[in-house]
Amino acid sequence: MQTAPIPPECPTVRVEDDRTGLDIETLKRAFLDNLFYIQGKFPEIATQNDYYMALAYTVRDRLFRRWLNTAETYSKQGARTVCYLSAEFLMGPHLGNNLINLGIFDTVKQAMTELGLDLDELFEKEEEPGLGNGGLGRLAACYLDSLASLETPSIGYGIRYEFGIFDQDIKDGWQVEVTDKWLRFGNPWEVARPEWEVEVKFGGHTQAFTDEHGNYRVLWVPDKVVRGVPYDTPISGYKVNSCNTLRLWAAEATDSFDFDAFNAGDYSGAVFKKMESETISKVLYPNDNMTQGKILRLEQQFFFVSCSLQDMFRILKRQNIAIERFHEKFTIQLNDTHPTIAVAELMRLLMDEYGMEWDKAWSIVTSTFAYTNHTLLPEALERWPISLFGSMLPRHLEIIYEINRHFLDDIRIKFPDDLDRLSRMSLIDESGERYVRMAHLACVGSHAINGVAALHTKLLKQDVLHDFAEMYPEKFVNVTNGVTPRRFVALSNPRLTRLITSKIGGNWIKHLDDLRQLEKYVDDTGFCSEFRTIKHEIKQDLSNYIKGLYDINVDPNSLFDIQSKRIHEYKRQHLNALHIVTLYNRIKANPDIDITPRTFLFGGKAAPGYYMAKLIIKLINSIADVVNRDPDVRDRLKVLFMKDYSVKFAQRVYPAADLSEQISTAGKEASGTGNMKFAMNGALTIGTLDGANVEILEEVGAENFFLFGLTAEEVSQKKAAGYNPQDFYSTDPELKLVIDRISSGFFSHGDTELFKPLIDDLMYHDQYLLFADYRSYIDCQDRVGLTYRDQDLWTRMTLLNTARTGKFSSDRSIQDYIDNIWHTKPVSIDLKEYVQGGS
Ligand code: NBG
Repeated sequence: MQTAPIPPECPTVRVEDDRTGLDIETLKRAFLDNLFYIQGKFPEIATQNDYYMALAYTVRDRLFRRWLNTAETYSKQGARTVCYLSAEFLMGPHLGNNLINLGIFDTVKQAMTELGLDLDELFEKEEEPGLGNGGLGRLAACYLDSLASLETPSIGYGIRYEFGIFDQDIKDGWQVEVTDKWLRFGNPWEVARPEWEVEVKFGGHTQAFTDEHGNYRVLWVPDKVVRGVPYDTPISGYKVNSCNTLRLWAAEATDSFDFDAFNAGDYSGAVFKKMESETISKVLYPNDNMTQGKILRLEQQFFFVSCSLQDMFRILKRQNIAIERFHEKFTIQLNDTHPTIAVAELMRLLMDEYGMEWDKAWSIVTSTFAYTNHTLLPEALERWPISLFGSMLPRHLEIIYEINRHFLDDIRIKFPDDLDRLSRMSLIDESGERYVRMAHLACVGSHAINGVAALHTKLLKQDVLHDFAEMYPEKFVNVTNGVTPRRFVALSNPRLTRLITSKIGGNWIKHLDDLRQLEKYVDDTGFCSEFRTIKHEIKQDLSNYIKGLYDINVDPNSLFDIQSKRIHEYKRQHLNALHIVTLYNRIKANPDIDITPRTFLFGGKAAPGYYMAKLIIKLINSIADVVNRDPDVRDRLKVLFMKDYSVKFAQRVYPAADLSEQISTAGKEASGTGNMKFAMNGALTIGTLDGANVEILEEVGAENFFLFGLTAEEVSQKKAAGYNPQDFYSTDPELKLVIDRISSGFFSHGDTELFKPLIDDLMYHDQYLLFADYRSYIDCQDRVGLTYRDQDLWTRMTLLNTARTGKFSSDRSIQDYIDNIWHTKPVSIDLKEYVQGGS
């Protein structure tokens, strides 16, 4: 929709003062103004939620000024733009983060105090948008923060799920899923932009025809059309004026009522059609590292991809940039294979909508896309049955066949007479039922392919994408993941932030490598004791919080041993459980044994359909019930499964950890990002040589890291040699005792059936090699326990962890993407006092 230009002599809109001022008096006035005129409340009857909303709008006004200035500047300059396509953005609460990025955290806290309000209580009111499952979605959110902080023009494109990741309750030790209604009280951070809606087609058939120039063309006649409406959220950068956009698409019916059906008296039929269209953006699929192969999921993927690409064409047009320069204006990052249908959709748009010929279109497509792979797990690699794919996206299937034809010819030229290779690499899996292989499409359609940690990229090249690495060695790069220190240190750990800043100044929040300057304090006993005191205070806070929620006493002097992440067999929360039972058995055998008191904390959700993961949660809770109640334990061990893990909760947990459990089977965790957040906040890692653990160890030094377990290579060798878990069960009496105790029903009120599936799986398959790593893990945990008793040594190690985690800032990751893949330039934004009405 074109807006009417406003004549230059018209008055400009004044947006200063109450909507922009950052001083305390202005903030208070603006807050009350929003309370009256947006919430429609006066203080006496306002709820905490009203106060939260009023503050959110106050902060939003300040963002809007930066947002408009940014949009205007980008638009005038036609700046090259990163489009980050992701099915998930796990943003976490916005308010606190925006206060940090705007540099007004302390002022606003003071303003609220002066109004008799507690900022922390207002934070609690914010419903976080849980539009992601775990690491992949949270990574996308960290990257948006860094893109804005590095003043890089960018748009995050995704889906505005009405229901995000489910809320987790625990009943009788089992996970129970509850619908997440994050939009219930309204979302002050988003703005609907119905004027930029687009239409997305599904199903139907194609028709070939010859156009007036005699060219072969194809017309797609769909049998369903859905509207995509964008909702925009401003993404502030840290202490810069740049404010980028997260644009999430909501699905709506093309017409609220189908009037034909309505006139025929079929009211419910008409409404049903509307409901069906809106289903597309209803709910996030709650699987992490697992595909379910559902039609609706493919609809979601195509829906947001098509909306986003059409939006890019709209932007090109508005900025008067020729279609042929699409790849100069936009660089598109595919966050895993979820948005990979974009390769075919961009081909379709260029050819069918803009009349471009194949070779030209293909060259634009492959110059535009880059693909990030996030997993080596076979069950997470997406493939769609041809029949399903073809009936939903008939034109795209034709295009994919054509891409494949060209691609197979290229393989034949490079590797003549290698039929096996052709069938391994083909975009179509023809070994049984036929499938489209999305990772192959992503590799062929992109100019860059990256893994998310050095080991992961190496294994991709060696294994899952080996043929592609031989075919296109120049496409492969590594970009090790990172996390934003704004949210995960400055916001969530204000005490540590103050201490660090008092010593080395505040630059580290932007240049995390500056933390190295802390190294010179490792022998400074005063500093170390402050460092230790802070950790203790934070642990005390978490203990109080736990007491409030669960009525359990946990001792802040005990070692806080934390594993929080999605529940998955490869992440081996059950190996951690075996350790707890080991310690418990030792105490039962010798009640006076001298062991280091520990608090074991777990957090994380299991996919609702993942039975083993749910059984692991039940096991942990069952062990907790017994251990926490046994008088012999005398409070030396405490076990707690913290329900409903979320970004908000994670921010409480990372700063309080002494020990970070990163114990996946080597070769399975692509990177991990929680590992980085723990280490930055001064937790020591117990971990395998997996994912980014390898690089964390390299940075912090082996002497400051508790390493155990088989390497990825040893894991493959063991499996190849015919791994038998019983060899370990029968030769390690401590392991045997642990397994026998669980099997005997000791933790399940005598029920020997309850944990049988889990135990049998370990005894007869043990795909993730828990038994093989058990001894090494337990011995390593013993070293952890002993080291913790030497508090000076422990503090020194934790300080060195914090000081040496600069590499794991998402700013470094984004800079790597910019230098090696995107080649964008920063655009700095001047803040104008006035924004011109219209543009
Ligand atoms: C996950 C990996 C993690 C990694 C994140 C972000 C998927 C498919 N992969 O190890 O399991 O840290 O991606 O890269 O969710």
